[in-house]
Amino acid sequence: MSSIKVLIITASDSASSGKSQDLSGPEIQRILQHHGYQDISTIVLPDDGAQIRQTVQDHSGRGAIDWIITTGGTGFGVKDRTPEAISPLIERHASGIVHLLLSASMKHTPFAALSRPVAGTIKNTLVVTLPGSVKAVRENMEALLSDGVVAHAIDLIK
Ligand code: MTE
Ligand code: CU1
Repeated sequence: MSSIKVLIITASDSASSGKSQDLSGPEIQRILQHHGYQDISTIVLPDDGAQIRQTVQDHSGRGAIDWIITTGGTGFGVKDRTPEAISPLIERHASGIVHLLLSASMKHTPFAALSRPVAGTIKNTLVVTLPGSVKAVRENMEALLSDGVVAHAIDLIK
């Protein structure tokens, strides 16, 4: 895991303006570190589709970030724009990962149906979008990491 580069993007108007503290980005970081990931960077953006898209584009590709994880902006609120921002960049959609996230999440709450995750690859980068709450982040990261699903995915695209 030490050679895998991860970027965590928090999409939140309130966290980016300083009105609230970003708790979900640091929670993802903590979980990753617990699983042996060491090369982790973080960025907090507003719920702004153009900025999210540009940031993902800037960090994807060979030699760039191996795994981009976003948190927030996947829900039904009119300002939730993360999937729309990222979807056009995805070259190969990973509907299996979306299925994994939703099926694991639905065991915790039917409201998981209101998250609209996208996942896939942009060149050699895996991109996965998670919901915004700390609880949802924990449940989704558990699904991605517990059986080595993402580690195997990154092996295949590196
Ligand atoms: N997924 C899991 N695993 N656990 C949760 O508690 N909450 C849901 C959903 N997905 C939830 C979840 C709820 S209530 C909503 S409104 C959306 O995620 C919010 O997604 P967002 O924060 O990305 O907008
Ligand atoms: Cu909700």
